[in-house]
Amino acid sequence: MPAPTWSVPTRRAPACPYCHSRTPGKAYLRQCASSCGETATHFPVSAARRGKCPHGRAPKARRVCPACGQPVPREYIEGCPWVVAVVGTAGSGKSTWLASVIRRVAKGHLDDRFPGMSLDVLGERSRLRHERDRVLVAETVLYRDIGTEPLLVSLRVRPRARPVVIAFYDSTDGTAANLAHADGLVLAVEPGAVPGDAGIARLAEAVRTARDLRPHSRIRLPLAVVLTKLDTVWDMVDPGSPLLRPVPRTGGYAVSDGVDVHHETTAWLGHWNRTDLLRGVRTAFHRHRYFATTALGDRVGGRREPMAYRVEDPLLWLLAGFGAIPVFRGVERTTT
Ligand SMILES: Nc1nc2c(ncn2[C@@H]2O[C@H](COP(=O)(O)OP(=O)(O)OP(=O)(O)O)[C@@H](O)[C@H]2O)c(=O)[nH]1
Ligand SMILES: [Mg+2]
Ligand SMILES: [Zn+2]
Ligand SMILES: [Zn+2]
Repeated sequence: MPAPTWSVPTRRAPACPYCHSRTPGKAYLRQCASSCGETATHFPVSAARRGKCPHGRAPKARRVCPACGQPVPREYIEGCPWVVAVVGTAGSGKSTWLASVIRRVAKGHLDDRFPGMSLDVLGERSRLRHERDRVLVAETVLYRDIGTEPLLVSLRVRPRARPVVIAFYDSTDGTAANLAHADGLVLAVEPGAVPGDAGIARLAEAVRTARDLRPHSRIRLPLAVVLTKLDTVWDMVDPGSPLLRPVPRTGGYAVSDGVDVHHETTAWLGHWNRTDLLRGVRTAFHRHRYFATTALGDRVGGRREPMAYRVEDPLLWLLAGFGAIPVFRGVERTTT
């Protein structure tokens, strides 16, 4: 596989998705199955004998964080999870973007580029959250009350490939804990309400504070700036624009297409006098790229099915940086 776009950080013990304490996998607790009745207990993973509980029965599959007592899926603890924090002002389209990406991957919409790619939502809590979010793209219903529940997923790029475990956090300002643990940052901005200098300076300061960085230092955490709701400005897009082009069919991240979209999106932001955002991002974030997407798009032939366009691009860029998918440079083969 070609070298990733940026160096992979040393993986440490996974941070609990709920309280962010780092605990080695072996120190997580296991729980007796309900068949152990009143004697049911918690015991460290390392204390399990041949995978059995102290009563000699098969325990529950999930693990429990010893710091906060929350159940955490086994795949999450064993999978060296990557953390992606999705931030942006209220209503900028964070939850809809996330639900749309998850839906596309889970439904096999990227199969022509990544044959056999599959995605599982991990654990009961993430599944509940996903069920709620799914409605955002399926029915365009606005839920204001999603809370800060992380969405834990396990993504297999190829059948039998080692799964890439990702925790997505989506919140208006990105809580300090999420920013501290993030391996990638997605900033959602919508056409009518792109944040300016102050917005990006606030985000950069929050990241620096959360990660103990010096004031004004350049941040190495990769930032994907995602212009959402592209469908609301379709009419303004020039027919020759890369934003109207079919997406490349490469089984990886296509650099030349990504760079074209990056330049086109920054040009749009420039037209809208958001040069302060561009400058702020360039000054604060060492690795950044701009994307333009729509999660809802035009309805397909009058059907209720929403048409997503380029929603997966920011995720593919991050996955390429994590070394999970190949990077293709040069001219890409595209669909006609
Ligand atoms: N036209 C259009 N509308 C969108 C798109 N994505 C989201 N929206 C709408 O924008 C509104 C806000 O979307 P959300 O995904 O809830 O935004 P959010 O950033 O999660 O908002 P908060 O959770 O309140 O911070 C909803 O009414 C969505 O239906 C899109 O691609 N196109
Ligand atoms: Mg939301
Ligand atoms: Zn915890
Ligand atoms: Zn037991």
